[in-house]
Amino acid sequence: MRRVLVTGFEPFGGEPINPSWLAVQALDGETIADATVSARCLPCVFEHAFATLEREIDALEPELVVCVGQAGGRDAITLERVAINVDDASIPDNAGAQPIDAPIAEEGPVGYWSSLPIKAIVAAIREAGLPAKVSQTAGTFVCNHVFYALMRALSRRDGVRGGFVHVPYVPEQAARHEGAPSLPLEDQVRALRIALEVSLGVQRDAHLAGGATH
Ligand code: PCA
Repeated sequence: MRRVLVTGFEPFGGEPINPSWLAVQALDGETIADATVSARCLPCVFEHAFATLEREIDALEPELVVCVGQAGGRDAITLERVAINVDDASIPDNAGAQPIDAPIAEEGPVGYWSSLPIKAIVAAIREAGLPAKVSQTAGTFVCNHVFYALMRALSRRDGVRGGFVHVPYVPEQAARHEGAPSLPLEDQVRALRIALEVSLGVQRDAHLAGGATH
């Protein structure tokens, strides 16, 4: 049986919920493209988030790892293209840590690419009538940290693919942030299910524009 690991994060930054965890939790136990989905929650803590993820990878030995986080203010499901080697926190994490310009891996490269077929995923989610796009930055907070550490770890594991997806607020969060866009939880779940399906089914990414001019 094929195995997939998806993760979300605990709430952070004063929010009572984190849709990334609620959405991936809804996929726990599903079978997608002959693969069993296991969902786990990561702490929003620089020091512990990746260690938690790595333990789950070691325990499950999945062929695909997709980490999901909340990106309040974004208006679409965003497929992250690249993780960069820096922690620069504009707010404290859930343990009170706020690193500034700290490398994630002292000797590591500047960045790692996602190994998900991000263009094909964006196309498939849009085809299903939901908003999606490629994102050129996962930020410099805990999500980028986990994404970078994940891709660094996977660069040493043959045949395991991985990447990062940011999701918008759900409407009940946006109601407390005037003007912020949102996407209902059930749509986030649908979009993430498509992301897993495409990741399991597509080996070579689609040749489609997904860039930005700024
Ligand atoms: N989003 C944060 C960390 C946890 C989460 O869900 C981020 O984008 O870094």
